[in-house]
Amino acid sequence: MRFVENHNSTQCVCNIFFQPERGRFVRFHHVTFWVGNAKQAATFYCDKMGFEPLAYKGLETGSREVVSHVIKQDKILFAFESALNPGNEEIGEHLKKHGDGVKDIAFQVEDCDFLVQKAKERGATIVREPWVEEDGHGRVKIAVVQTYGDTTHTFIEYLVPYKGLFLPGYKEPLFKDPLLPKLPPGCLSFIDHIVGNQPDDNMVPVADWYQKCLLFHRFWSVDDKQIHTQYSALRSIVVTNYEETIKMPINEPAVGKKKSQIQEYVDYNGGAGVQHIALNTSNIIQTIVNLRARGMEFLSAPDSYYNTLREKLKTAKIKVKEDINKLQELKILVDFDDKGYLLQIFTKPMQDRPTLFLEVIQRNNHFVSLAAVQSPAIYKSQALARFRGASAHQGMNGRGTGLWVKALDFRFLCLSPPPGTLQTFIHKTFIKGHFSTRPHFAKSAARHPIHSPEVQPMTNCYGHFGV
Ligand SMILES: [Co+2]
Repeated sequence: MRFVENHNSTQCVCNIFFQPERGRFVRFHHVTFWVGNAKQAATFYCDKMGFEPLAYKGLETGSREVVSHVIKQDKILFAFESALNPGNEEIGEHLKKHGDGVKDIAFQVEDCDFLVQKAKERGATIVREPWVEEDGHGRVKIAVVQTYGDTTHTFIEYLVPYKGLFLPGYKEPLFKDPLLPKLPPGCLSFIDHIVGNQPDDNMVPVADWYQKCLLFHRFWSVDDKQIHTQYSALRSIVVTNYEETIKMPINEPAVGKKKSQIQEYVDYNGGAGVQHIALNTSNIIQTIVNLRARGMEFLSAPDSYYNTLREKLKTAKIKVKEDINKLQELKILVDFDDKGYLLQIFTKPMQDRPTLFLEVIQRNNHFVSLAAVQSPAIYKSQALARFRGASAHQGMNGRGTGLWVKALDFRFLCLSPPPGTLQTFIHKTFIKGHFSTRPHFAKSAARHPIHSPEVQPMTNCYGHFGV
């Protein structure tokens, strides 16, 4: 059986199983923030979150328009930029609308030209075509592509191994703060995921954009459900690159008891934007002890949360190694499935507007994409939970709900298998008859008004699978 990507579809959900013919997204390279005062913002992230100054460009280095302070913690790189002159409309307008926040998420790529060309062919807006920057330390190719809201993605390709501090044009930081080495270390090591909030009904088109233009695929994940259920409802699709080294959950508000936290973000941010950046650590307890000692503020969880957690863990298949009392004291949240667990905590907003915040996360064998495939029990319970929500909302009749479960199962499995297992999956579902492929199933699913990820793939998958 041969699978061919369907270029006619505007929602190429099934390119997930194809390794892109050329080019590669390697990892998150850095995140660029546009802020009113880059010097102070960078200092705040250093003092409170354990970063250290890495590189600088500004008036002293010949950068006359924009100043950039780059800070680093293990593999995490953040660049804070501000305008140096009156009348900088681009940065000015961005600040007026969004306040301080993320402007750009940069990826290290291979074959920048090809990736940009492909994105362009598939309808992406190219902010800046590939160009080469170089200095005495090496040469890099860079391009900029527009994504949701006013956010952009920079593609960075090392044409030769780059030996400089950060990128061409950057110099040593001007100042070494004597306070920083005296503070307890941050212990954060890499960017785990970056979440983009969208206005209502924009989640699916944005997720589709990543699949279509960047050849990302959907990654099934229950990450983040704690905070979201605690505050209000949301819908989320996680998109990721072929190797699953870059994870980008895309959220939109859902109707809940209270105003959705996503809606609040969208209101204060003036539209779509980066909601949070999750930073991975291998020791969250030490990290949070240290970051709290540095004066970082985190969201709190009530004691009742830990009482419920203790009860649930009694019957869980996994054992949380960390002391629950210690987690409770630090207000670290726990999420788990049959295979593993994750520990996470969220900062208060990093600026005055309730927009961007950070997450600290530690994973213990918790990667749901694979677990969902390997563990029918989890997959079934999650699918059923979603099924109940959908049918309650729709009041679908008996026949309809039956179809819906199947549509749901299909979607769930369709999006989850790691590369290489798809043929087995198709054989089991289509050929052995566990799943019906009659067109009206697809139609009834496609008519469903909830713009949820469950609904969309049905119609697309027909063309892709050729059944
Ligand atoms: Co998160």
